[in-house]
Amino acid sequence: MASVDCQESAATEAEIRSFFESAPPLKNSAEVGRNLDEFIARNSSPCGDGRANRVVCVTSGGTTVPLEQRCVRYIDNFSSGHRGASSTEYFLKSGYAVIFLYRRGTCQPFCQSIPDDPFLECFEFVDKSQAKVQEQHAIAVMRAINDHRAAVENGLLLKLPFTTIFEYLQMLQMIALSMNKLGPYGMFYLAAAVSDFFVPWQSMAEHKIQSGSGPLDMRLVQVPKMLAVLRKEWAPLAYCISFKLETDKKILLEKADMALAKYKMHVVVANELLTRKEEVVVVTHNEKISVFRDKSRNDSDVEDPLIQLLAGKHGTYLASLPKMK
Ligand code: 9Z3
Repeated sequence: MASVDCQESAATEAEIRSFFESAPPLKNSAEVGRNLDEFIARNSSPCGDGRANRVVCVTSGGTTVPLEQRCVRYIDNFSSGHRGASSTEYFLKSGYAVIFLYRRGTCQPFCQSIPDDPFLECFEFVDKSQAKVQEQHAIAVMRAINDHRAAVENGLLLKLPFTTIFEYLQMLQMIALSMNKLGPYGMFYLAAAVSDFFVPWQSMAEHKIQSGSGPLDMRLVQVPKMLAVLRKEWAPLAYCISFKLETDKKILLEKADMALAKYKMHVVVANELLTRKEEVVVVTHNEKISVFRDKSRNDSDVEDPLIQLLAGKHGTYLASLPKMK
C-alpha cells in the first residue's frame, strides 16, 4: 500500500491573513453581500417545531491561477462542474435552499439535457427576426427553463460566479460568514476543484510575460487550506462535506481519512478521477460507504443516491443536537 506523508497542513492564521490581504479585491463584493443577505433572510425562517430551513452552499467547477495580473495565461484544472450542478438539483429536490458558487462557463443546474451548443443545435429561424426551439429539443429545453425558473424563485441563488482562486476564496469566506447565522442548518458541499498552488498577487508580473528569452521559471506557493478556518471560525456550527480527489486509488481512502481528521469535516467524499461519475466513497469517522451510479439506467447519475445519503446524515446530525430554543 502506497504510504502518504502528511504534507497537507492546515494553514496558519498568518498565511490566511496574508492571502486575503494581498488578493485583488472582489469587484462586486457589495452586490454579492446584498444577494447573500437577502437570500439567507428569505430561506432561514423557522419552519415550526424548532426546526429551520436547511441551506447548502454547493461549490462547483475549478479555480484558475493567473500568471500575470493583466491575465493572458493561467493554470486551470479538469473540473467540468457536473458534480456541483447535478448535486444542486438533488439538494433542491431534497428540500434544501442552495447557494451555488460556480466557475463561470461550467455546468449549470437543469441544463444537462440541453445539447452542449444550444444556439447552434436547439434553435431554428422562424423568420429574419425570430427563432424558435427545434421540435426535437423542445421538451428538454422547456423542462430546463421551467425547472430553472422554479428553482430560482424558490430557493436557488445562482449569481455567484468565480474564475480565479482569489475570487473563489473571497466569495467562500463571504458565504460562510453569512451562513453562520443558520447554525447547524447550514451545510457546505465543497465540490469545487480548488487550486493547491498559486502565484501571490504582489510577486505576479503585471504585464504579459515576454517569450523568446528562454525557459520560464516560476515559483508557485501553496494555497492556504481554508477548510480548517471555515470549520473553526467562519461557520463553526455548519455541517461540512469536502471532497478528496486522487488519481491513485491506493492512497485515496487514506488521504480522505487524513482530510476528515485534519480539517474536522463531518464527511469527506472520496473520488478517483477516472471513475468519479460512477462511484464515490462517503467517509465519516466511523464508516466508509461506497455509492454507485445505477448502471441499469442511462439517465442515472451518482449524485442522486449520494445526495439522498448526505441529506439523511445531515438529518441524523440535526436530530442529535439539543433542541434549538
Ligand atoms: C471533487 O473531488 C469533485 O468530485 C470533482 C468533480 C472536481 C472531481 P466535475 O466537476 O468533477 O464533475 O468534473 N472536488 C474536490 C477536489 C478538490 O479540490 N479537493 C481538495 C483536495 O483534494 C479539497 S477542497 O485537497
